[in-house]
Amino acid sequence: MVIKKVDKNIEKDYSLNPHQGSYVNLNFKEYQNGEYLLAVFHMVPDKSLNILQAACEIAAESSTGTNFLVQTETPFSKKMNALVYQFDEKKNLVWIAYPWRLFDRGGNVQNILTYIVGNVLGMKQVSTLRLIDVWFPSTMLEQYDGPSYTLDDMKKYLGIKNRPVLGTIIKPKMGLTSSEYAEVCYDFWTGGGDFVKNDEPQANQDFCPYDKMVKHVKEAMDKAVKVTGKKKVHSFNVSAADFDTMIERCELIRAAGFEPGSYAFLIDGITAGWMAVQTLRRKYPDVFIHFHRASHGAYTRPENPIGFSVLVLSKFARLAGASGIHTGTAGVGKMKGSPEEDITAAKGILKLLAKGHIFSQSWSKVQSNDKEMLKLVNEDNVHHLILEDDSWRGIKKCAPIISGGLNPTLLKPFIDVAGTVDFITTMGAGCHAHPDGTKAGATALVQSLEAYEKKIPIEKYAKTHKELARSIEFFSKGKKDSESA
Ligand code: CAP
Ligand code: MG
Repeated sequence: MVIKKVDKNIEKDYSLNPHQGSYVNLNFKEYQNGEYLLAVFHMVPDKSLNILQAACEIAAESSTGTNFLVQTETPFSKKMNALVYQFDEKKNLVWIAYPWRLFDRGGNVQNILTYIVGNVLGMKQVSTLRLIDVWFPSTMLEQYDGPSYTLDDMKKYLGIKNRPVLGTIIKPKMGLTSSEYAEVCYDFWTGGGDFVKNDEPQANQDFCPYDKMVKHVKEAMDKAVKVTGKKKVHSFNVSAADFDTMIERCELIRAAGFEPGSYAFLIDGITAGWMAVQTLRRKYPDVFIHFHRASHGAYTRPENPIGFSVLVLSKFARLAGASGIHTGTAGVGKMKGSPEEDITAAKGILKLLAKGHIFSQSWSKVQSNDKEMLKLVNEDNVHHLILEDDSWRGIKKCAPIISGGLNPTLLKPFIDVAGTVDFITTMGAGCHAHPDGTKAGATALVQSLEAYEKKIPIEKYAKTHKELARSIEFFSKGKKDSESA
């Protein structure tokens, strides 16, 4: 198949072999008819292929094909071929449409990822392949769970209105006994913090048995609620070797007497897997499902030639039903990330209508030809609320969880970059490295938020708030030391 493309009066021939030719249609007009998941890859072909040849090989391997045309294909199987429908050689971008009938019925996210970022990431025909954005048609959205218990529910439980949920991760990351762990929780909560999470490796270590950790956290929470008069939340890491053990941990937490809303289930969504994420979402629709993305860097670091964007990871987490996922600190904290990358991801999972790197994604389930209803839904975008009784309208919000090297001096800088306070922030060292300890660290975090809300520079606010003053002194010095090191 000869495909010619004229660019600045230069005609270029992208001749394809018959195998490649059945995975391309540059005149394809129906790609937004609701039958296709759309994907855009940043792709650099291996030297042996031109960009269109390589794109067709990727479309084949990520849908129905292999590296040769097979005798066994049928007229129907060809209808399931993914199609390259656009490409931009200068930008090394290729657009591929996937008939979503290909995917496992019943809302299985793991299956989609096995197709579109499965074997193709290992193919010799490309030297770069990064999935940078995806688009789900509303007809597809209604097949998937989306979040059930959301950040709105957590904020309602905590009695929080228009501000971030203030959280921490207990540090040291590992090594505390269960009672020591619970004491640090108590200190953070009585310092004014809302939310404590297990760190991503916390599980059933001999020095901190799971059942004892849960028991001591419950005691600490009860005491802290009594002392402060405020509701508190703890996010328990329920990742485990197998589903039975994961469920056992969930049931142990629920049997420990925590009131609904006071606990979340944290899952290491990449190392434990998407089946674990969706199992938790389906078994516990009344619990905040907290997706920790440890090891995502292997796919999402901006310098990786092979992988996918933070936006893609976050959009699939929302589709799978995570109530919240870590989306990065946009370069403000310790992890790699840019505003373009991390804030696009954060907004991409919060809003009902969100602009991605390439696509504008509507998370409404209302059919695209239902103009009246769509108008109503989109007009309501300003609230981006999908309330319980109208979840038929769309996929509920998924909360950005902002963490990684943050401290009270960085709260306002992050909010300024993000342009929203609709997130959970968790500061580990940012609280526990405070020279006067965790309680003061939590209070400093609360004071940095107060300063933000009162539009007072934290340096000025610190003059009458000693915990914040000590935090600024410590972390600003720390910053200078690390910069001069
Ligand atoms: C943060 C953290 C989180 C990272 C994960 C850590 O601790 O507990 O796991 O935020 O990164 O272990 O590093 P600190 P991300 O607050 O002490 O840095 O949120 O980017 O997925
Ligand atoms: Mg951690």
